[in-house]
Amino acid sequence: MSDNSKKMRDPASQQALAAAKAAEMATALDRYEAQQPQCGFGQMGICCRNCNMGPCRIDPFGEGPQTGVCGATADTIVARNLLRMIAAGAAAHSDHGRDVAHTFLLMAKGEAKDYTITDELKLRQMAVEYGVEIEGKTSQEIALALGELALAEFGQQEGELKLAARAPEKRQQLWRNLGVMPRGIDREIVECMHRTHIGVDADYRNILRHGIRTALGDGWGGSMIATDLQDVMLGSPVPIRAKVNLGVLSKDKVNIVVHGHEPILSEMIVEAAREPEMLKLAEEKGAKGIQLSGLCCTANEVLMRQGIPVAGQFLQQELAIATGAVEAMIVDVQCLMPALADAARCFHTELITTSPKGRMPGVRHIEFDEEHALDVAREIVRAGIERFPQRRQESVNIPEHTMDLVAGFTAEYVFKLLGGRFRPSYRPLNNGIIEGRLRGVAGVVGCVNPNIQPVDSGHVEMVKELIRNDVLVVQTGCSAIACAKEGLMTPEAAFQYAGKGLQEICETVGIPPVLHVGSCVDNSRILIACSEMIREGGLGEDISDMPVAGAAPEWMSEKAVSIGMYVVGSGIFTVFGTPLPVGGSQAVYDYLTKEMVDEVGAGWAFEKDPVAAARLMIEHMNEKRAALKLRPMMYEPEKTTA
Ligand code: SF4
Ligand code: MSK
Repeated sequence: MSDNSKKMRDPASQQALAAAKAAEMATALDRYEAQQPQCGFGQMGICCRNCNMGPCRIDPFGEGPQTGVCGATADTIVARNLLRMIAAGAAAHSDHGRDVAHTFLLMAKGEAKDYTITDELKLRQMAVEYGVEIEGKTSQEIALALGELALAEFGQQEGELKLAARAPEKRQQLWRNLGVMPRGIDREIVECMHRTHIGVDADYRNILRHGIRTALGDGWGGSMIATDLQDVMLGSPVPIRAKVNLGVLSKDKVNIVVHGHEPILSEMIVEAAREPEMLKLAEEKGAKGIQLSGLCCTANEVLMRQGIPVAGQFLQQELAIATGAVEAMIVDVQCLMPALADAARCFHTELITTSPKGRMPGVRHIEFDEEHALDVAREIVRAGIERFPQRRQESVNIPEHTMDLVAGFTAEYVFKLLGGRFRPSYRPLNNGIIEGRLRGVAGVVGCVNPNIQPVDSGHVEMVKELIRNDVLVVQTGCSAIACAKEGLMTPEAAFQYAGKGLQEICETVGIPPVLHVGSCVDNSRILIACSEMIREGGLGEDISDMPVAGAAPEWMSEKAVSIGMYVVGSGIFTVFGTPLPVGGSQAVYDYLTKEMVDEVGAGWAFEKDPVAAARLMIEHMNEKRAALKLRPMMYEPEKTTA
């Protein structure tokens, strides 16, 4: 166990790691170790297999070849590889958005009868933004028009993405001048693949600028559409209390774990699992009920809207199975380890894939179908219940640990909350910053990664340092889960960890110092909040003027690269824990960390030490505060840990 405390930060995961070992079940941490040392060429981004004259690699020591067979230099190869990562990340988010838009349209046509319009106000607001005439129209008619327009943004060839108009005017103009305003969501992703094909774009700056454009199409397009249409259809989150960590699994109920990203199916599973008929079936099988919980971003989605407890983040997916208490794990797309199939075989767990895009050999597949969503969900829940009698009680090892959290903060809700019920506006937040009670706002997001151990520490240490320095932190994805497990998402955390200024605000409004704003696609909520802060006034004319910063201390996925690029491209200084794989090109590194500051008003930084990274963010906020001539901070923390 003590060894495990060096691997994973929270005690529940440490216990589950021991259980996995006892069951001779390998985990990602074991496989990570087996992969050492990892390929240096890959880490530096200097291998290329984009054509069959290769694979080629550049000698980083300058003694061997300095170009590929085609003549591509390290700069070209590194930039092209990064662009392909952005393309993949943007594609994942945007395909999620497309599926949501598709379901939304089916709902509007009356063909997806299990879905309804839940947030009428947001429907109308969005419709107006898209130029839909709403006077005298039914909600269904409005939804039909909106759904068609939203879906069309994916295949749009010319013009600008509609929701990019939410950005401050100055930012939009900057994007136009730089030639990075996204024209259509898919178009930019396709162009990434074209440009990086053998013999097309060899200019690293030109390649990277297209990376900005593609990523903006994700943040202000695919992801934003996903978030907003989900809110309209499934309901906009409001603050909700729940529990987190492996201890949410039940000893005597049927445990069904939903894992992946798209809430379209998991919302239906929540509904099905609450049906009396299902609860009766569970009892007949000897269980005391059904315990639903979530992993990764699916967890964040059903947490925010339904208060479903969170079993864990990305690196806890196998550990959930290792508790021996999971009857069924339901997966859809993204961040699902293929290793789950083997893990499930070590126990009685039934792993069920549901998306035609994400199947696993030898694993049961129950395909999701929007037109019969609830029926499919019932079949899945039933499959989980049927497994309960096979649970081997002697193999059950559920860690005791859980933690309380409050989640469900959105751009519309949270900052208005700061203004109170009678004066909903961003003014109090802006004033808090202007008066020096709050230093600024930081978005700490992204994955967990075995290359940062103990896992979760990158997030937790960074966030503690930020709130100690009166920085309000907003979080999504696995980062949010990591900090929730540490207790940072309870209102009481303000008194334990936050600086005095942030504490005062948290106390007045009754919020935690660290706000859970959702899943990875919900990073779009952070972009909207930043734009609203500019509109409110007093913090400059563009997002890049504000004392805000972003971070992904333990990033892992290509989606994180796309997110990082659209956040920086939107004018927000961003620190990643481990560097992007660009070490093989000084020119690319300089473009990302220096030239982008001139071009888009913000740059990237890489810093593995989470407290040092937090200090970089705090320094950046201090500089922005000075440039805006804001008042000095009311309180400074007693001493710094950096
Ligand atoms: Fe080598 Fe150029 Fe082909 Fe890449 S595109 S594999 S660098 S020849
Ligand atoms: S799930 S993308 S591990 S945050 Fe969004 Fe977590 Fe990263 Fe997947």
